Order: sequence, then C-alpha cells, then structure tokens
Amino acid sequence: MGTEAASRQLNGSASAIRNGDSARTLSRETIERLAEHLEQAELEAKDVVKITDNYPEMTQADAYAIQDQIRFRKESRGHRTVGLKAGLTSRAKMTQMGVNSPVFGFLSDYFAVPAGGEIRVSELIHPKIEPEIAFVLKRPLKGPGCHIGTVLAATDFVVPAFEIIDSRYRDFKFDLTSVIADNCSSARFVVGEQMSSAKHRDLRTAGCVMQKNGAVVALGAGAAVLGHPASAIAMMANTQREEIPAGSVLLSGAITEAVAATRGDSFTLRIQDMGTISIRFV
Ligand code: OOG
Ligand code: MG
Repeated sequence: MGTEAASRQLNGSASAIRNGDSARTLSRETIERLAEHLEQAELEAKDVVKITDNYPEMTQADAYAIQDQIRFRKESRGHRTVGLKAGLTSRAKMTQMGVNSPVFGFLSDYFAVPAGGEIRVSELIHPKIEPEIAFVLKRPLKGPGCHIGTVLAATDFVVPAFEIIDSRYRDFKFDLTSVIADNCSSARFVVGEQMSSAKHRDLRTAGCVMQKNGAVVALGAGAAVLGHPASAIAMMANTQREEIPAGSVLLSGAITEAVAATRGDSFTLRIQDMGTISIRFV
C-alpha cells in the first residue's frame, strides 16, 4: 500500500474529490460495505440494483467516498491508479443517461487494453464504447484555478481513445450519486499510439468518426465536450484534492453517445489529424 492510499484510509473522511456541495451522511461502515458490493459486481461481472434504491438520501460526497474506497481496495491489492476520467461532459451523453452534470472517476492499471487489441466480453456485464480524446500530462496539474491554458501547458500529448463503460447497475440505469459511487461505469480504455501536440491544433474543431463493423455509428467534434475537451480536464483538476501526477492518462469524456458492443464487434475511431485506433470485442 502506498503512503498516499494509507493516509486516505486512515483519514476516514478524506475523499479524492472535493465536495463543496454536499456533506456525507453514510457511516464509514456503510461506505465500506457499498464499496465492496459494487467492486464485487465489477469483478464478477454481475449486475446489481442501483444503490440509491436503498439509500435515497445519499449525497455526492457519500458517492465519492464509496468510489474512493473502491480505489483504495484496488491499490491495496497492488493495482496502480494510472489516470482519471471525466464523464457526462457532452450534451449527447447527458441526454442519453438522463443526468445533467459531469462526473469524475479513476482508471486502474488493468483497465488498459492496447490499441488493436481485444476486449473480453465475458469479463463485462453490458459494455458500451465511447469515442474520446485522452490527455497525457508532462507536468502535474493542481486546482483550484486550472483553465484550458493551464491544461494545454501541462499536456505532453493528446491521443484518440476509446472508453469501454460497463455500469454495474441493471439495464445501465442510474442517477448521479449511484453512477459516481460505481466509479462512473469505468471498465476498460484504449489509447492510440500516435501522439499529437495539444498546442498546435484546435481540439474544438477536430472531427471524430466512430465505426462499428465498418458502418459509421457516431460522429462529432471536440467542442461537443464542454466547448473544448481541455475544459473537462481543467474541471477535473479543480475537483481533485490531490495533485494529478505527470504521466497520468486523462479521459475527457465521450464526444458522442455510447454505442452498445457485443462479441464479434469491431470498432474504429478516427480523430482528424490525430490518427485511428481500433478494437475488437471477443
Ligand atoms: C457514465 C460514464 C460516462 C462519458 O464519457 O461520458 C462517461 C455512464 O454513462 O455510464 O464515461
Ligand atoms: Mg467515458
């Protein structure tokens, strides 16, 4: 266990996310139990009812504390947290999921799948795939006060990315607090191999085309993500308590709605002037 994880555990009320807007209402014991419950659903690929069915009063602070506890459980078993993700940063995603504010989660080492590789469907419940732009940092980022300029200056390169989400909740139905507790449906991610400078291109007008088995299934442009994908990363940095370390992979959120994937499907994503990535579901 890293000292960071240890101190997070010892300081029971500490969450990796700042929660100016709400206070915790659940006991430490309940938070630990719900974290175990949701992580088990992930590891066994079995869906569960959304936790707000039993805890309707729970707050976003409770939800981030549960997410944090899931992260702690993984880190305690030796998994590295390799990055963070923003979710529900585009209108398309907010409308698709019926939720109206961005959320943030973490990426564990075993979520990473190489570009051109395979996603094993048997390890997942009901996966969906999303086209995203990933940022890799050369310098740490720390809020408050981060903005698009701070993010671009700290970015080493940007790459096209797939996120494979897999809500642990039945029928992929949830509310904001339930999805935050479930680490924002994070399951797998794939980043491209072609590194592009974030400074010398306009990420707002970068076109994005996702194909499923050769047919175009989703298209958009970078600006769909909060006007500029770097603003999702600024928001992420401003909500984290801890500094985001150099080298982190940061997913800025789906540009379009997520598309369901089943065994045998292959997906390709092309982002204008940033290259192409592909993945197969087996
Ligand atoms: C929540 C996660 C959304 C994105 O990029 O918008 C997300 C979900 O829709 O299950 O990752
Ligand atoms: Mg996503």
